Amino acid sequence: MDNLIVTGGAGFIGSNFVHYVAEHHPEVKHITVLDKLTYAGNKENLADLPTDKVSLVVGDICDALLVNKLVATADAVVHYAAESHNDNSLLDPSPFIQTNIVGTYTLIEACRKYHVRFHHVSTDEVYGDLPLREDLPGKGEGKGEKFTPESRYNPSSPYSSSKASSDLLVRAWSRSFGLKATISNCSNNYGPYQHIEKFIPRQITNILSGIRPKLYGSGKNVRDWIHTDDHSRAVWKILTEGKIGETYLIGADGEKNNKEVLELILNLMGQPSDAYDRVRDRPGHDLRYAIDATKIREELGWQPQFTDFKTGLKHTIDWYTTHESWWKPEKSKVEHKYAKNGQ
Ligand code: NAD
Ligand code: TDX
Repeated sequence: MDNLIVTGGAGFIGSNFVHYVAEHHPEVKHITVLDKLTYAGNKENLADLPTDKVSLVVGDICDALLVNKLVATADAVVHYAAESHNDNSLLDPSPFIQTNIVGTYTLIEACRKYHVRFHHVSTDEVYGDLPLREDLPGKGEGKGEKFTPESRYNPSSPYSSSKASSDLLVRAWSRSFGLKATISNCSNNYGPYQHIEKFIPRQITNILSGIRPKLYGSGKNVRDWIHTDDHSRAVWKILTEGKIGETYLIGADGEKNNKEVLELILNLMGQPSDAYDRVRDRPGHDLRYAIDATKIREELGWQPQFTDFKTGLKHTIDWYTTHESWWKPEKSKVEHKYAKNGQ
């Protein structure tokens, strides 16, 4: 592969993917990152990569002229760029509609025109939420109690509905126009370079800043955590071995409720397990996500390497502890925005 475009490659998961490909796949000669550098994008996330191998184009995926110019000489596009934070989508949905829907449309039109392979990175949130395991007769192990590629689309928030819309566009372009596309829907990622507005880095950097962590509502909401490196390996598998037109779900059997995760962070950082505040719940807060990853495991032979959440979390805490200059300049702005919202 001579030239791979990674949209959103200066954000959290995209930059981890760029590092992964640069390190493990020398057969990719060049990676072009197309990123608008919104509040969530950071050049520093790519700073240690060789400039002859990785180049950053600062631009908008909605800019059809730019997108066409770049796609015309690409072998594949891996599409991470998005507005990604649920809480922001509840305060102002408009950039979510523009970037997630119009941006995806712009990219798939270009890929259609130039017959370029397209991989769409999406989320498990398109399927809505599941009941808590304790409320299910089979304790969550029965059929229909985790998301599968056949689950019904049922998104709850402006963020997840904009991602669902983008998935449907990709499916339609694949069927109607023969776009060479695959889709992946992954569960909650954690790891280095995640913006400090998100749950895990927010709590770690709160503790490092002497601020009490903030738990929404009861803390019973369950997320299915996966290390971002495992996500990168899965996307690479799908890009190179996945069946065109197919959807793959990515998850590492990492279900934990928010209270458990927060108590583990406090414990790993030497704090009492009740040293946090309960704050206003997220409106429409999804209860539980859980991925059945049988298809990618069995058809593509992918499996997660970070199977111990506590160890992965410890590495993540160490990363934020040793990268204060990366997050500190943003901290008061992020907390001020949450405080205004009672969170
Ligand atoms: P992020 O917010 O950290 O990064 C998004 C990146 O996209 C940023 O670098 C930003 O500058 C860029 N961007 C935003 N709008 C753009 C535009 N119009 N043009 C070009 N670039 C633009 O997000 P993330 O958490 O890394 O998520 C990446 C992708 O993975 C998203 O599509 C998200 O829906 C999906 N996803 C995320 C998770 C998760 O747990 N974070 C889980 C499953 C799927
Ligand atoms: O301060 C907080 N306190 C808290 O209890 C924050 C920021 C969050 N929460 C809760 C809300 C969620 O139940 O923690 C959970 C995780 O919250 P987020 O980090 O905002 O993630 P979530 O809303 O689950 O969505 C994430 O996973 C799926 C990503 O942000 C999405 O981009 C991805 O699609």
